[in-house]
Amino acid sequence: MKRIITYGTFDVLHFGHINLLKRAKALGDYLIVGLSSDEFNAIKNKKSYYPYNQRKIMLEGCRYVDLVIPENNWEQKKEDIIKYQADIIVMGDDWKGKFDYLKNYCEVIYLPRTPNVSSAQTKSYLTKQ
Ligand code: C2G
Repeated sequence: MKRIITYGTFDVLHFGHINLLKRAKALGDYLIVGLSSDEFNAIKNKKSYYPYNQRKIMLEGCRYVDLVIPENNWEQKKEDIIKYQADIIVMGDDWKGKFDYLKNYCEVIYLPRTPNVSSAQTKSYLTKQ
């Protein structure tokens, strides 16, 4: 049982997110998503449209996701990897290099981001309608 972990805000879920989750799941058998809490989003200078509990429901509705846990800070990844016995951490390549420090605990894989889609782009489009 190969266990994959990934992290993110996943606001206004779109096909770029799904494409990441799909490819992450394809690397193993079980996908854990560390979903940024509303409080952690504030630390990331992100304001999500949907609050944590709604973003969690949407991710749990995704066929590739097996478990959603809260992401409350930058530092928890190492303990999550140990606690959930993750074999691989997967992130989009906008994060390339940022999580290499975790290489002692699991494999670190960065996947190409899906071009031309983002929550911010969707939100700005909708505000112009
Ligand atoms: N992503 C992608 N393609 C896009 C948009 C996002 O592959 N067009 C990926 C990102 O690279 C990330 C994941 O989808 O791996 C979630 O993206 P965000 O919700 O924007 O997450 P982010 O704010 O980058 O938070 O500790 C890590 C952070 O919580 C990551």
